[in-house]
Amino acid sequence: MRMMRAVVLAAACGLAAGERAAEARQQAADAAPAWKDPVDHDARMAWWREARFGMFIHWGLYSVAAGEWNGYKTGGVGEWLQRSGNVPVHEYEKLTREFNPVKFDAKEWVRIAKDAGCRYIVITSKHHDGFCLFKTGTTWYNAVDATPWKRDALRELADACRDEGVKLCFYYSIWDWHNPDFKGSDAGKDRMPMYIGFMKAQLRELLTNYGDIGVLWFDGEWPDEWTEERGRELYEFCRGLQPNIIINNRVGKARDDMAGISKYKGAGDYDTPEQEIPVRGLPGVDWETCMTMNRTWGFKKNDHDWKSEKELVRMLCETASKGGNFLLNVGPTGEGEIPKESVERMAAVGRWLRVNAEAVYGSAAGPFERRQPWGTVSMKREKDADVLYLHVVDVPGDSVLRIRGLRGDVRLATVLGEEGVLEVVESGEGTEVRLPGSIAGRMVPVVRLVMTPGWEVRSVPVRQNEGGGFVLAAAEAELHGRGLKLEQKDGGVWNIGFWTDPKARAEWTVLVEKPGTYAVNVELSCEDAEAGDVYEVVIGDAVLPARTIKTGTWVRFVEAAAGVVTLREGEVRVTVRAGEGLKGALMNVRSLKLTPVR
Ligand code: FHN
Repeated sequence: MRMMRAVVLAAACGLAAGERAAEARQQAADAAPAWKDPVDHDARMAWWREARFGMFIHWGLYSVAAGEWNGYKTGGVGEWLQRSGNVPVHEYEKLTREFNPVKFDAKEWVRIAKDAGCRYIVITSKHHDGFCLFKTGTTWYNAVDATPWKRDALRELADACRDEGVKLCFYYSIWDWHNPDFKGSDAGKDRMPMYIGFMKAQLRELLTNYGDIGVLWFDGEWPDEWTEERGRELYEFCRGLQPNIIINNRVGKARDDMAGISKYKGAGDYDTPEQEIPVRGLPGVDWETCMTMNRTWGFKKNDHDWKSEKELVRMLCETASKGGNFLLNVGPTGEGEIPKESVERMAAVGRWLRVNAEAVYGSAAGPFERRQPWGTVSMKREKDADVLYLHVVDVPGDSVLRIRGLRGDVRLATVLGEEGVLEVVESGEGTEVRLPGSIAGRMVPVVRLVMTPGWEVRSVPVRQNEGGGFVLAAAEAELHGRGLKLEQKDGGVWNIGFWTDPKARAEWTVLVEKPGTYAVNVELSCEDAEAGDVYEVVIGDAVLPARTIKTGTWVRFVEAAAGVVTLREGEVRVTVRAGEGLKGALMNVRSLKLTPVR
């Protein structure tokens, strides 16, 4: 018994110590320096919130290798070639002899960005490999001293950005595979204080020699040697050099692994979800999704998996509809050219923005809890009216835009870029707008609704269809949880995917007007290797446990029975969630069907 008590006491002490450590961490995170106050924050973020769209550039020695080493294609992203290709540092350094980007033209890069509608550019001043695109007195390992090219890329970009009125921002990796003082480079002993001095000297050069810098985009903060405390100190150091600069959340340790979303309020001015658009946005914080156009940040000659122009426009709209910024990446070649596939896609986004700019720049998150079946909504609050921007990704077959839940007076309805006023009617479920034939063939047309103050959004339950059943579509689900999102696997049909968060759930509300017994079926897909996990369909207070079944691939959907439920009259909440012990990805869901049992 004494032992048991000792164990319990020890555990309690352990718990107390853990709580004390967490408390100390939070106190450190809360002890914000004087000038990190909300007023200062809003003032600095103003241009960034207006900008909404930037171009990310990953360029360096890895661009010369282009995803191949000694004739072998390396896996993963191009800028990690030194690691993914197991290339010894002294071998990788030899790429400096080949770095001679004779086709580099800073003015052309900035023109491409500006033509695309990007208001800022974030370029890798130094990635994890430690190679610097700028002249630095801290190391020979830079484009001016170590290569036949002998030019300072950031100097030329700074001049071009200034001339074109595009904000220049620097990506800077804390992790450095070339500097032996960073323990992460297998130096074997902790010389981090030396490395931090080196890093500060480089940051001083970056924040002194190239004019006003919009954002310091830190990265590579995850090695254990870096801490939140060191991040806060570095944040203050950089703000001391340029008080108006914006710094992302990867300067400290708040980022929740690759998601880029902060686990707690730490150093940094905005969150940085990567390769994903948070399913419900990040209410109350500034955030920016960074996204590749294919699958790699740094150039890989064999990566041809390009996202379509429409998908990129759709992502820009979805990000704006949730109140975030979109940082779209290009990976220039070793010769200094942005790949033509990237240039074409950037130009297409630019053409779209030239017509629909007001739906994105300076916009705020739209008023709807979930995506509308046809697309997303951003908005602006003007002095005597609110303006809703309806991004029509999928034009309804009958050309009637049903805005579920919207109630209120529509003072004016138009299509951006077109003359004419649209017909608007109130419907049982909200507001309907008849789309003009002229939008046929347009990529993501935007409907502009000027709303008289007093409008509102009501939740709209799914009603029974003619057969007395319910079809709960993925596109109308309220999604909760990390990573969970809608995707269009095959053509136009949306499904819920990326269901890896054990706490994630999809929800609908139904209005039962005909009580009775209903069979519950889930239209799901599950790759064979991942099948077998338990999920639950919760309808009111009934819980139906079921197991996912093998359907072969993620794109092959089948209707699987989940059970039978008796429904009384009235509104009922329907939830799909993972059961205990989720291993990998649960399943993809296209719809949930409730069919009356005769
Ligand atoms: O490891 C890097 C990666 O190479 C790339 O730079 C991305 C871009 O956000 N950031 C890190 C992974 O989160």
